[in-house]
Amino acid sequence: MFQLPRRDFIIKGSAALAALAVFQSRFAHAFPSRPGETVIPWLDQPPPSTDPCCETQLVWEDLDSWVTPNSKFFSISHFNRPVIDAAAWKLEVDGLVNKPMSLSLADLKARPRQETIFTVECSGNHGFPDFVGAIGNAAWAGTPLGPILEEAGVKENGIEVVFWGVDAGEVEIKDAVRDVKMQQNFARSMSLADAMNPNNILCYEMNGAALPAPNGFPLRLIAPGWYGIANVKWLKRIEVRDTRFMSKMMGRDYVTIREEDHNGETVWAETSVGRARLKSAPARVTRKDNSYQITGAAWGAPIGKVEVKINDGPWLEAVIDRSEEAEFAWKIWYVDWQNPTSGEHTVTSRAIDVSGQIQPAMDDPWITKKKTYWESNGQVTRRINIA
Ligand SMILES: Nc1nc2c(c(=O)[nH]1)N[C@H]1C(S)=C(S)[C@@H](COP(=O)(O)O)O[C@H]1N2
Ligand SMILES: [Mo]
Repeated sequence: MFQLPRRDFIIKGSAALAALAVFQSRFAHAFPSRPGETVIPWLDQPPPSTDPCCETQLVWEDLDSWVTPNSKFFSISHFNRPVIDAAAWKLEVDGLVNKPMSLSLADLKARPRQETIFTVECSGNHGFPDFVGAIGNAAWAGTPLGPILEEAGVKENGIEVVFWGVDAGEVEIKDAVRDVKMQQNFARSMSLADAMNPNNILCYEMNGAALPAPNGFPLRLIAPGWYGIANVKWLKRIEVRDTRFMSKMMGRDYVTIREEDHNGETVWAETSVGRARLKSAPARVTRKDNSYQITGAAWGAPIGKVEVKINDGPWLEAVIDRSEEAEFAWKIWYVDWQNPTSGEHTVTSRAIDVSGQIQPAMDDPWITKKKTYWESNGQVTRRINIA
């Protein structure tokens, strides 16, 4: 019998298809909802985005399944949205390798299969008032990246692995010392050590279906535990280099600027967005007869507990739904809201990781001294009216 996974799991061979059928029907609807409950809409729900960069954002109050269906999964594109003919497409593996490779989709599918359930969040999520739904949880399947790099044989001086997308666009860089326009591909890199992490997969399947075009068909990197930007879609080339790599998506955009204190002196740290950060958000408030419940999600680090605050009240511990769990997937939590008075209220959540770190409040220096919108993992507060 197929064992429901408690963590990331690996299925090999033809059992995979049957397992996925079980997987989809069961996991899509796993969620702590109560029959007959109604959702009370938030007062601060932003209107749907009309920007073609950012499609199908999550409407938090609609969240009703642990796994986000493909049709409801957000997608982000910085350049064009390529439509790729898989029959003509190949993945090149080259640069500082002993044996460059050229792999068709069939070649990749013939390799060992690995699956991971991973919540992808855009690091810009909650960085703007109208950008709060760039997150989703899916079951991704593909083949591990590490063995491909091993097979290609990274040369002694290879330290950086660059993931090149098919998408491209014109980029202008203008400042005191640079004035250049160039056609730039979407590209992101990782150190060789990070790229070799056994969790990374070259992914061709999402929730049991072929990877949808908006999410990177025919192939994307899935790097569990990293912010969305690292998960390069529409992959065409993996290149090993001998220097750090500074594309727009590594060194100009997706750079966090923080004011830090060093022995009483202010220093300005600029870091490239990388691994995900501890975070949570309230998803929705439901009512059944006179019983109110708040449901939400927590992700970005191993979650120890989640707490919820109504208005300026005490932190209440939420119950984490243990019916479905995976190491890199969000945890769904809920808490009863006893006898709310009628009128307007705020609902705030905070996640606490297994080492005791607390998701920062919005007035925590960690957030207030951050001068860019990336990595906005401060506590999320929503407004609601109780009749
Ligand atoms: N090739 C390519 N990969 C990309 C992007 C892109 O524009 N082009 N956007 C990135 C960003 S910013 C995010 S948040 C994630 C989102 O993944 P999704 O579109 O499948 O939700 O994809 C990443 N991978
Ligand atoms: Mo993103």
